[in-house]
Amino acid sequence: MPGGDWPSDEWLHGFADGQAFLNQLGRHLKVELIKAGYGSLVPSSDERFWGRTGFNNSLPSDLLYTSNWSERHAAFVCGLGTFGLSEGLITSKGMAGRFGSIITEMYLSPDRREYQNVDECCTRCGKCAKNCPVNAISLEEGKNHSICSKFLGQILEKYWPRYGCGKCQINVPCESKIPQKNNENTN
Ligand code: B12
Ligand code: SF4
Ligand code: SF4
Repeated sequence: MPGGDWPSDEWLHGFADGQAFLNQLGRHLKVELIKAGYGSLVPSSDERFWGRTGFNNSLPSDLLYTSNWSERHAAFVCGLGTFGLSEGLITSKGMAGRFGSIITEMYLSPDRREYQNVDECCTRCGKCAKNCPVNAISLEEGKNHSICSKFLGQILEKYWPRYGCGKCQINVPCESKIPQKNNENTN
């Protein structure tokens, strides 16, 4: 496999340490909101949260890759973006980022959601599918979690304790912005 198919140091750290930062930020915001008198919780850090990423699991395949709190759906509902072919959420800052969420009793004025459909920011240019080192994505079938997860398992072995891939989220028209429909194959 060509070296370029493996993750860069930046991506490995962005994934693992970036998530640690998000968790810490969530905890901090929760404490401050509660101190200010607003009941709050961070679903992904709550004791009732669970997620399955397919590793070491003997469950049926449709139950292997899921969680009981979807950051992407939370972000979609909050108006941050819509789903792409690679299944990542495309926001005005693009797809190459991570999400965190917090539920609070503090009243915040709603702003306007700028889209109608679940997938309207994706042009279906297919660049994410071309980038995937293990062909886990196709225009016909979308994304195959099992193939993706297996590759992530190999990366975990090689780069333990860090892992991550994300080639479907970089060097794509939706990497850092909502792509233009009439300019599909350029960054
Ligand atoms: C399990 C998991 C995986 C599994 C795959 C399972 C999966 N469902 O995607 C594996 C290990 C393979 C994986 C890989 C990666 N993941 Co991951 N993963 C998760 C995790 C922990 C749970 C996802 C989940 O199952 N949610 C529950 C299900 C119901 O919701 P969902 O998957 O979010 O939603 C999908 C389905 O509902 C589907 N769908 C089917 N029918 C319909 C119908 C309608 C109407 C709608 C709206 C949707 C829909 O569309 C949604 C989008 O895929 C989340 C964190 C979280 N708690 O949300 C991160 C998360 C999804 N992962 C993320 C990332 C970045 C990655 C990687 C790039 C890893 C990396 N950093 O290198 C890769 C590749 C991502 C890719 N191409 O999708 C980010 C996505 C950021 C983004 N911009 O979207 C998340 C949100 C983590 C985070 N905190 O930011 N991941
Ligand atoms: S690379 Fe193209 S097809 Fe893939 S999610 Fe982004 S806009 Fe959609
Ligand atoms: S994270 Fe890597 S293996 Fe998984 S779909 Fe994206 S490019 Fe393919």
